[in-house]
Amino acid sequence: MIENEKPTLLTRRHILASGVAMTGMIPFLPIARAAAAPEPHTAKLRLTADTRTLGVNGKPAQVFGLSGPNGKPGITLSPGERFHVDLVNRAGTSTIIHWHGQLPPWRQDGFPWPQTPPIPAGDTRSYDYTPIAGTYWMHSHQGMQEQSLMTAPLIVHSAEDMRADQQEVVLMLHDFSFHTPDELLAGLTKSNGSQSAMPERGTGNNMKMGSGSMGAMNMGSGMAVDLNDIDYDAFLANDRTLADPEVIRTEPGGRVQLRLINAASATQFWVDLGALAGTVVAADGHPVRPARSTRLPLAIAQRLDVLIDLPGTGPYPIFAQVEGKRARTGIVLAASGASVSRLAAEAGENAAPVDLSLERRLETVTPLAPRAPDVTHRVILEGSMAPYAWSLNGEYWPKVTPLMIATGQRVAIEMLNHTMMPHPMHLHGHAFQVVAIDGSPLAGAVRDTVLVPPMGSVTIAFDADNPGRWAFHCHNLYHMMTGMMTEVRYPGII
Ligand SMILES: [Cu+2]
Repeated sequence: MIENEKPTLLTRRHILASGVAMTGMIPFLPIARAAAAPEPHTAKLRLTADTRTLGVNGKPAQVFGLSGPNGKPGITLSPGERFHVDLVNRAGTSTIIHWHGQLPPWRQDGFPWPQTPPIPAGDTRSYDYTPIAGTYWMHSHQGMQEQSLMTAPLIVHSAEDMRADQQEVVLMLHDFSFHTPDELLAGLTKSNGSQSAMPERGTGNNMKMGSGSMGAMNMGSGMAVDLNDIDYDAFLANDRTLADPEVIRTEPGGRVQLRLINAASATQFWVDLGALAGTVVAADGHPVRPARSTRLPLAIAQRLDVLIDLPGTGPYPIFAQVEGKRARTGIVLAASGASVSRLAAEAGENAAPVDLSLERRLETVTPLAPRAPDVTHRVILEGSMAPYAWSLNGEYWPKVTPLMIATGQRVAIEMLNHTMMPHPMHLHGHAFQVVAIDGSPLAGAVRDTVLVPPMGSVTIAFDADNPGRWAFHCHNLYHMMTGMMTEVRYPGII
């Protein structure tokens, strides 16, 4: 037994430090932690794309879902385990699932290329590749199924994760509407080109769905930024709203590893740790040097790993507030027995636009080797709210000119945003380093999705090492659907 500790307060940290075997100690541990123990899979895993009924704002909604072998959302892999998965399509319609941020061979990337068409309803497709550790996610790349929650976490544990004495908490964010995605898109595009006078850039919030939208936000310099194309009915944290948030039981004084995933289709959040101080240790699954923060900007499709040392029993709400709005969602961390009172669904004031304040501070622990780019592609982000259409270099998917790269090249992509909307840009099949913001060099994070703010520029660099056809697009679903996507392509792919 450990000195100065009552048996009932024995924590796993103390147990590990003392070298006492864990066997029989499980009752002291929160359920979530016990469930996080490594479970090596020897067989192929089964992932099922399905439909389900979700209660939102007291009403039932028919949505998609992706459930893993244990029936829970998504897949969690043990250290060293392959991504060896049978994807079973029970969704009643064709689908294809993208393993966002993972680096598989291109035919396993889950993008509907002619060579890799969607999986028909009722069929199964197999995947087998070496995953990279960290916080990833999966989502449909078919139509707008992502908006109907065809998304799930994809967590790949490292050996270090297994050694660390911390409780893993996954927080996945969504935006939700009772309208169908087709209705939402039609609402944005219906007056396409029909207006006699085109609104100037930045004032095009006249086509927002519903009422009361805070779509345009004045930045104080006379520059009005467009945010939140769609007025959603709810924002979800692990499928729930603040009316009935998930309460995760934590250990008093314990350490939490918060895995934040912005799986929303068109919403960016500020994650507010409230009274807690967090330390960001990974961006999009890739380790960064520790960066302390309590308010974390999370662009669409991005992830952050945040370590939090809980000062006591809580409750500690973790809020995610929509940029430009008061609306928020969240979860609660609380020790067993700590009472959790009702949380207000809105913050006191509108959140600022998500920005690059954290991005500028992030520094990878695995930088690219110093080397000048062999090829630099410049990509202009263009478009407007009215007509509602978005493009890259003036081209609208699928009528695009591929950005050609070749194996062995150091590639740089310079993204210049000529619009008043932020664009979270995602490259498939490669992890890139953020190497410049607004022209200023940076030894930034290695990641797979980076925000390019209105009128701003971001340069990314990577080594071309994964031959194939790769999508490169804005991860705002409605921007992508109206054209904001291109292809990064290696020669000789058939
Ligand atoms: Cu965009």
